[in-house]
Amino acid sequence: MSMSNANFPMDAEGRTYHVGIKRGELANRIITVGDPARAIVLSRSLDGVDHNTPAKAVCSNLFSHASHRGFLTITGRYKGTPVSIVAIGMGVSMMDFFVRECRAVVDGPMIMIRLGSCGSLSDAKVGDICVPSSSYMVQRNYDYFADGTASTASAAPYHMSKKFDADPEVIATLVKNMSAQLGDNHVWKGVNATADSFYSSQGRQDLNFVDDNQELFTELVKYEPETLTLEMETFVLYHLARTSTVAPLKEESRLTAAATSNKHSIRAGACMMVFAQRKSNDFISKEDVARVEPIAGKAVFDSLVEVSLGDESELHATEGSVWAL
Ligand code: R1P
Repeated sequence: MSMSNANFPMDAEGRTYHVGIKRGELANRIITVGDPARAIVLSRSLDGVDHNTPAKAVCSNLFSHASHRGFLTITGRYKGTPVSIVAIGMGVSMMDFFVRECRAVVDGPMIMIRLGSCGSLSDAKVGDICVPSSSYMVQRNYDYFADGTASTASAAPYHMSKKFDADPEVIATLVKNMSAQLGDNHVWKGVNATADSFYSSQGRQDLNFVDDNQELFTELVKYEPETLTLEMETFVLYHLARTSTVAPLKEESRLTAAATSNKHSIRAGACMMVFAQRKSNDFISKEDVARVEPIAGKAVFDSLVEVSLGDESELHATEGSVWAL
């Protein structure tokens, strides 16, 4: 694969370096998940799918592309509206690749909603859905673990960032549609904490390493009493949506204005299925995952198509795209 442009590498076909997508393969409305198997489950809700397709395969009437770095993109229509599903794997770097490379190949405003799994620090039980209106980042303070640092009074083993908000209309729409699918008592609102590790920065105890995280849950709740969930991507989605500039940036002359503009081109939201109840130590069953995933997916698709992106003629052209009928 030969790439040009070291600043933002693309191949000769115009495919991005990691997600591997090019113009016309990705819709303005995207649901992003971690697990590729979840992407395939969700794709069964798209228009015109053949329900006899083998369980692990993408239906042949949908566009799909698996990148060499593990991203899976599926594009089709939901109730007539073009949508994409992108599985990204795990962690903040993968979310950064996803948001930036998807933004680069789509004209017009976008909406990105994450449907993930999470740990619950609240009373939300396994199988419930959490919809965070904001997120902060929990990072291991690597310096703290350098020889001699831990004993200094000012050093803390974990750092909590400021919060970044989701798009309020996206969140309200997700809560409404999730409640319609699962019932009010299974849908929770609050604040998410995105961690840079599944283990140490989420308070898991691992005697093979010095983590100094025994007090982390207490610290998180002290820092933000509304903390509901812990996972590994949402903060970066909210952060990049809030720092996105106007779109599309076709002309060089618009770059300066765009960089200082408050008009963001990405509307973001997230919802997470509780897989781990961290207070009771319960973990979700395979049967509950199979029950919740498709209905939560429908609520996300309904939200994706319900939230307005403004003038539809500003969205990426249908002509020449994989969703052209
Ligand atoms: C860890 O098991 C993974 O699951 C959660 C975390 O954020 C992390 O990516 O989300 P996904 O189920 O979307 O991957």
